[in-house]
Amino acid sequence: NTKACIFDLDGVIVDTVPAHFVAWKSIADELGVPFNEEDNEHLKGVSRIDSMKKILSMGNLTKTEQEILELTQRKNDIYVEIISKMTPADILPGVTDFIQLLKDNGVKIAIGSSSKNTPVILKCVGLQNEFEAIVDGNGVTHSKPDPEVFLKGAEALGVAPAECVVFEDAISGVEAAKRGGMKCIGVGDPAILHEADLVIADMTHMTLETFNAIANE
Ligand code: B16
Ligand code: MG
Repeated sequence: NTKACIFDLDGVIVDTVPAHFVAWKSIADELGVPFNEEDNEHLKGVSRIDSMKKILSMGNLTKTEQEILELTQRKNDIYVEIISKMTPADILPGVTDFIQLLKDNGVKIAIGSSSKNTPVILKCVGLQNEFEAIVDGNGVTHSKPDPEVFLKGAEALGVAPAECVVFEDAISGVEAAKRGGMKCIGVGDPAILHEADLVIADMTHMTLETFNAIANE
């Protein structure tokens, strides 16, 4: 029986996807690399440094490690400037109610995010004390699609991977959950997240019945 739920952060709990896009777009423009929302799909869930390397390879550009660090630092400065203005109003629809429903029914909850900004974001939206475990970009060596972040989340909650359901908005994140031996509910477009066990448009569509149906499949 499913005992735990691991939530991705960006794009599942909070609407930070546009802020990541704006920040990457500004760096890509500066480098002369064409970059649109579809390209951005492939950066979701991917670590900052790996995202930077993907943009460089899209433009067939070679940079030194030092230049790459400077570019990612500037991307992050633009991003943090935007997200530091977030408030509880930026929590995505249905999230707060669903988290409460899980808690009321004894399901353990954790965050599994690639973002090193996780602590800042959770504090801005007032969710810093809601999760039993938080595993983020500061605590993993391999970014999604590697399952490390979710396996560490399950371990921190004291449950087996097969007892976890992961909520993800990214192709890389769905792959990470499946590779980790977990169930995965995609949040977003079913055409993009087709590897998930179920895809919902947003968290307002989640009921305990739907959750249990996937969890106990
Ligand atoms: P940062 P998630 C991911 O967060 C984002 O989807 C991805 O766009 C970002 O590059 C990555 O975190 C690293 O974020 O630059 O803040 O460390 O979706 O796994 O919660
Ligand atoms: Mg995400």
